[in-house]
Amino acid sequence: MPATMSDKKDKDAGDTGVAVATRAKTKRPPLYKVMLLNDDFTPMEFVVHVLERFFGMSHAQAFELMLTVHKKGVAVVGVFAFEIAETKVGQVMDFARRHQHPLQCTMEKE
Ligand code: TYC
Repeated sequence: MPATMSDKKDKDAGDTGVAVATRAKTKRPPLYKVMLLNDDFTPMEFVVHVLERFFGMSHAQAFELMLTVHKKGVAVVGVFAFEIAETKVGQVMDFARRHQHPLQCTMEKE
């Protein structure tokens, strides 16, 4: 009797046991914390604007997080895949530089 794909018995025979034994170890991509650092010169309202503009925060959320950075020196503003984190850091650093503020934004593997 010829084996075909429509032969249920043969299909089962081909799969049984194999899926479990060879299940791929799907590693999630590493995540990166994007952090904002305090300084004595960048205006509070500028930091609030940065958090609204590049991190999608409401004014209230942004103000609260800005105050956290102001008081503690640093805070995580978001956690992203590498390329997204890199883009956010670049956007913030470029925006701060263009406005001649010393605001620093960094990223670190979680
Ligand atoms: N410390 C700044 C000030 O008093 C405000 C500030 C907050 C600066 C957060 C940077 O990431 C920062 N004007």
